[in-house]
Amino acid sequence: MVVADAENVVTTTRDLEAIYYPEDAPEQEERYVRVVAQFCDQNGGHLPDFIARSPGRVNIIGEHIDYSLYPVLPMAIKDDVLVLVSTQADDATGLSPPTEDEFYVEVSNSDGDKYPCRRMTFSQHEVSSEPFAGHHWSNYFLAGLRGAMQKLMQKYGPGKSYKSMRVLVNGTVPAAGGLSSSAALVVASALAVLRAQGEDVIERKALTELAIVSERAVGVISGGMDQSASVMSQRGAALFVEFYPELLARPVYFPETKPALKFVIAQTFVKAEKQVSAAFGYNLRVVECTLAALVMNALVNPPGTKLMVDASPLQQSLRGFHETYFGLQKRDVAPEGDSPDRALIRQFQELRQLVKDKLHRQPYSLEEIAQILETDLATLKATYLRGYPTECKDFKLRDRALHVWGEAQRVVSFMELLKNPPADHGEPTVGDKYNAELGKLLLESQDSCRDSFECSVSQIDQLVQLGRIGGSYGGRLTGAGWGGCTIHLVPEDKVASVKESMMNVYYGVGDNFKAVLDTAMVVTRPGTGSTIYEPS
Ligand code: NG1
Ligand code: MG
Repeated sequence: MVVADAENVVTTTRDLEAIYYPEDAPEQEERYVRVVAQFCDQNGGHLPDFIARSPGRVNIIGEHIDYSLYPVLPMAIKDDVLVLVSTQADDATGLSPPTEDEFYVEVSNSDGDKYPCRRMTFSQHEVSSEPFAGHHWSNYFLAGLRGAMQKLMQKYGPGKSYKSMRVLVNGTVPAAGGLSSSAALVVASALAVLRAQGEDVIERKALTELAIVSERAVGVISGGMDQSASVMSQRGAALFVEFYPELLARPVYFPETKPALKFVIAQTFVKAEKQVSAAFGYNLRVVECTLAALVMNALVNPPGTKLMVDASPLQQSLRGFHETYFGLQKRDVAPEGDSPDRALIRQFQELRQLVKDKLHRQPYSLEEIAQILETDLATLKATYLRGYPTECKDFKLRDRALHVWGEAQRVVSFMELLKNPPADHGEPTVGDKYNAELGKLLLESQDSCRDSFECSVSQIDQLVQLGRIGGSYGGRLTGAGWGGCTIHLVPEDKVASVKESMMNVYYGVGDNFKAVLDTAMVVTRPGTGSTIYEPS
């Protein structure tokens, strides 16, 4: 039993009420009983040694800015991934015991029809970092396993021997639904492997960092928002996550307003499978943001600050340009009488103006970018476009930078509002006005995602619109976009009418969504981050 401080290390518990809200615990208990029984069935009666769990997340505000190193505000949801593990290798389990050179892993999914079982053999001495060839659901497990094993092998050197594992995965986060089932699975897998191989004290920050790097092997150059939210969230609180100068997360509480504010998540049911269809979209955006930073730097900062081949992640980011630009000018971050938030907002406004002055509207070609960066096409491609679809010709640097700095500014404004709740909580008109300001920032975020970042789809706008008609303060896409999920800020007394409005027009027409209606619209609350559960 780990008894260290719950904020910094992953806690171990035998109490489901320590993980889920008390109202949800009975339903979860049934689920845990069911999957443990399935595990026993598949493993000659052996109970799992433990269950590693990690949740999906919803992002409240701060979209597509984590990989530009700007802070974001997600929160964990109740839906999660469970990874049940036994290290008993014997005739009953059917798992081969490890040898001096190898150990074995068998990973199955409780939805075996959809997600087939996979057996794998690993060297005791090294694990591959090769990107995965082809697509298999278990690549996400494998990504977490590799990250965990690499960490262990680094820590213990050649002396340690690793156990074989039998693993059962059970997830309730809808796949490709914008709620980060991927990060939940990678994190829960990494956590499961670390624990199974004997790590008793697992630091949350280290687990997050490991999961961020691991998930990239699946083919998406992810930022770090999802893994941070999955690992570090605390029940009842959203999570403010900073990536620079280092990964730092802290809980953020919403003020109690009257009317009370609820988060409604509504699915578009448009699948956003990034690693299959939209990898192009997501990874291309990461590249565009990087190139925008480099081009801005070349055009604006004095000679000698051109950043090429060996530029650090910060230097290659819009955040890096931001720091360099104001640093070079040696301007005060907070002029007298100005709060740091206000000063930052002014900087973002200035940066956006600078983009409008310096970057043209039409897309940039690689040739033009190479010319601005004073390099050749081959070097540019080799340095920044490895693994990207080479057919991509247009890079919309101006629009992408405008989105990133606008969105980063909205996060500051949102946090500023949270820090300054309305004085009179009891007064509905005050609460309404305040909540509406939060909602307005969500709506602006959605406009920018659609128009400048081009990561939305019409179904998202439709749901946002229907939410507004039903009485929401505002809504937006959440996660990468191109389908997936929407989030809406709704006064408690309007939740029913928001759902009704969406139902009448979006979900209720025809039979399209009949089978999935119970997951279409969900009122959610901030959930608990990664946990280890020990069945008693
Ligand atoms: P999704 O596709 O919702 O998991 C992705 C990235 C995030 C962040 C958002 C956009 C991964 C694992 N996650 O989220 O880091 O960049 O898009 O804000 O790629
Ligand atoms: Mg994902």
